[in-house]
Amino acid sequence: MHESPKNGNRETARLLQKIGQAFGIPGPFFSCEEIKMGNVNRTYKVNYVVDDGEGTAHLKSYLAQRINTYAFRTPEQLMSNIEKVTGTLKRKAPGEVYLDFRHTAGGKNYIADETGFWRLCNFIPSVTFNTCSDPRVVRNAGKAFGHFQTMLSDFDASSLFCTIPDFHDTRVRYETLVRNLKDDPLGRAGEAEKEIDYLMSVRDLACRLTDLFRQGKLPLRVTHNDTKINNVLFEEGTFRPLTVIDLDTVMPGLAGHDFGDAIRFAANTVEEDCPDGDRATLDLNVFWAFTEGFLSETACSLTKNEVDSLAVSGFCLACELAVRFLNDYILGDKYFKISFPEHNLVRARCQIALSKDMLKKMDAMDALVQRYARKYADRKNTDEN
Ligand code: GN1
Ligand code: MG
Repeated sequence: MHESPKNGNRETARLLQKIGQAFGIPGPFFSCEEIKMGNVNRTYKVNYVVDDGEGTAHLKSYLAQRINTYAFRTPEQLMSNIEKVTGTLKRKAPGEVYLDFRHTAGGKNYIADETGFWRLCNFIPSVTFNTCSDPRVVRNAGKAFGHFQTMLSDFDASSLFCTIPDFHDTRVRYETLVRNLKDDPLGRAGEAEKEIDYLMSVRDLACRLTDLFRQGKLPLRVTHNDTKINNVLFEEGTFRPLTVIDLDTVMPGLAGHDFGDAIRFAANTVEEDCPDGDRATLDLNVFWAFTEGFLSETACSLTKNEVDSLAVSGFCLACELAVRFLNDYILGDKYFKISFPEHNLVRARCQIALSKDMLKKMDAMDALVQRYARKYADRKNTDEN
């Protein structure tokens, strides 16, 4: 969709123009287009005409996003987290590419009005991948998320608000599902009987990360918590990682949350909402490449228990997300954007098939994790947990 005052959705264009004005963007508005990115927020690329001072006009783009306030109940706090995190990244590595959120005349990095909760940042020319089996790219994605965690290793986690309570608490996610199944407000539970039975049968293993944390065996770190490979921007041509985006869920979390979420997305042989989701399996080559990239950045600071939790973390996160998709299906698709009525059920099935294949490949995954943890642990200086 390409929206400009001339062609297309005038109302959206007018709205985005107003948002741009409030953020003090210079130059005349030219056009806008929705970017199909993410399952929660709405994202638009907005283009402005800029005079280069020598008589030539060119386009300058920004990203405007409307935050889904059903998912994020305290968006002001979320924007406060983002300000702190991007500020730290910028201070620590001023030469790197980073997200730069604009402020209004009143000094806020958001606008909240009757049209929604908006923010606006720089548009970074780059390429992204929804699926990718090229080991160079996948290794770089692993490096990018590992680097992000390392950069924030001394960040004061207590200064961050919790943007979604119990986000990766798999036990709580399961408890919510059990409650919702009892209510079954739309009578949809019957459709998902097989899926529910499977998820219940693997509940303890799916909750392994959560349980290890509750038993005090895994340390809290500042983590990204939404590590889909399409949240890494790569430089065109070289595929060098430029930066990690989508910082809405940066909160205290576990190393396995970031590792596992990335694996269940990147190493899936089919897309997350493949209608034929039973075909989903784990690509061990992708797993291998991501693992090497991630551990090359983090092995020196991970504890032994954390390393040992990585192989199972993909399984935990796949099951957790299946539970979340099912929850949303049962409640009437209020959280994740859907394109057809059974979209969330289809997504859940796909995560379930993937998790089954992960069970078969658990030993191979762990062997790769241990190999690269050893290879990159030279600079290890933390206590063994
Ligand atoms: C959501 O919107 P997006 O695609 O960045 C979700 C993730 C899920 C993902 C599944 C805040 O992320 O947790 O893993 O969908 N983000 C939130 O595609 O719930
Ligand atoms: Mg996200």
